[in-house]
Amino acid sequence: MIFRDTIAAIATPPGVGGIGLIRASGPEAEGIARRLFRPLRPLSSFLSHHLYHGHIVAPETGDVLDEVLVSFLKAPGSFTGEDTLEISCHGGPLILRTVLDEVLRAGARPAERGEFTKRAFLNNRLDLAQAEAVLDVITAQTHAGLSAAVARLRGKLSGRIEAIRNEIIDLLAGIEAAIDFSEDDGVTETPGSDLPRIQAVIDDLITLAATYRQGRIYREGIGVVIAGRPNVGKSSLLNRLLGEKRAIVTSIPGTTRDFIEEAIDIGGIPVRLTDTAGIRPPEDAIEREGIDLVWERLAAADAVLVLLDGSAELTADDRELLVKLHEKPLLPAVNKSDLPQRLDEGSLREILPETAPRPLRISAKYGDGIEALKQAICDTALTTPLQEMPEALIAHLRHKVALEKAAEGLIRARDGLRGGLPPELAALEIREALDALGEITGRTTTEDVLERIFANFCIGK
Ligand SMILES: Nc1nc2c(ncn2[C@@H]2O[C@H](COP(=O)(O)OP(=O)(O)OP(=O)(O)O)[C@@H](O)[C@H]2O)c(=O)[nH]1
Ligand SMILES: [Mg+2]
Repeated sequence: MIFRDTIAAIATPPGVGGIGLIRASGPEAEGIARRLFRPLRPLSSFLSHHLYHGHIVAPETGDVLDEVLVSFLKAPGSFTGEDTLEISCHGGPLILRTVLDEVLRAGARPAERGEFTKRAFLNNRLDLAQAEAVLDVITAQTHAGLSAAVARLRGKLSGRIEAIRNEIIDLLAGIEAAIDFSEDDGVTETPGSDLPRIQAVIDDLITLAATYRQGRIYREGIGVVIAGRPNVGKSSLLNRLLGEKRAIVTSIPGTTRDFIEEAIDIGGIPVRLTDTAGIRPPEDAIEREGIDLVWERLAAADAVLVLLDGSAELTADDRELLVKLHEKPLLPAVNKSDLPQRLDEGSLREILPETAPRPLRISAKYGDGIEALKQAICDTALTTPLQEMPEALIAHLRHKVALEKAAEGLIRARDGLRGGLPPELAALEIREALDALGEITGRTTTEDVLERIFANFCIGK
């Protein structure tokens, strides 16, 4: 696709930095460079993929705006697939804004969010799943999330989708050939031999769709709320897991009033940990507000780490809290393992839901059992250990929906063929499955889907 306009934006984040990058893409890129750039050494023409040292000069006044390095990337050998100009300025907000204004005056218009990547997609430099992976790489919060995103950017997911598409195209060709044959012959023959192949593709689609839970967790992380009655050691545990003194710890019950949220990396998963006010009948209005907030946070939590005090017997407040949390994925932990133990584990197990893992003994104060607790948080979030993660991991709901739609189309075709549905009708279902898969890589995508995807990007990417 050839765009007539040239887009430009600051590609580096706002604020002060060593270097700030301005990027322009489109047919005017070279013209803009000629108008604004004064090389230190005479230059007859810009060679593609070379770096030039010089100044940006305002053409109207002749004022030198900044000393820069400039590179020009000739189409199609750039990220967008278009002629691209990159100007490395000094990294101050004012200088970048001033140079960008000159670039715009010299023939570009401001780029929209994600527009460089959108052009890369429309110019077939990337497919849509890869374009989405660009954002996943930028926003990755842990190494594991990053490596899954990089794999998608390198086309691991797209390759898998294309392989499945090719298999479906093959199946479709077989069925359509059978239709032609039956028309010539006057008999309707069901291509029964294709059924196991259709089933294999359905299985493949379902397996891939099932990676969504894991993929999403690596991309977005999970929210874990630490809850329990006052003084059991919730804030001590938050501090211990963070490795710093973030929350106030005292021996006075009711110390934490507001909730405290911090993100940490546990085994590659971005975990948002929330320390909350101890739950009990509130003693004043502030505590009441704090406890109301806890219930809000608990409702939204992916998992609840229920903390109990091992040096005391289970109290009515402990029991009430556990009963109220029955529906939530629970991770019970018994704190203060360094003190003489009074909590009876048998009675605790009786009130825990059957699905809850065995309570872990920890000491938030001294660190005992913390590694096992971290492992348990990972286990609650993941069903597959990190080492066994498949290379193609889907992380977007859009992909999951498309895979399921494709599987449903094939299931209808399979059942139809089994039940004597005319092959031409089965072929229609299979075509729908193909279209659904095409939505993932962007072979069949509408403008509003594109708009929604690229609206999540930043300007300059
Ligand atoms: N011996 C021992 N004391 C602990 C342990 N964890 C916490 N404590 C002590 O228990 C008291 C309460 O700890 P906090 O972390 O403030 O408890 P909390 O659950 O946040 O309490 P609230 O904010 O009041 O709900 C403090 O005196 C801590 O030093 C532990 O593992 N062993
Ligand atoms: Mg506290």
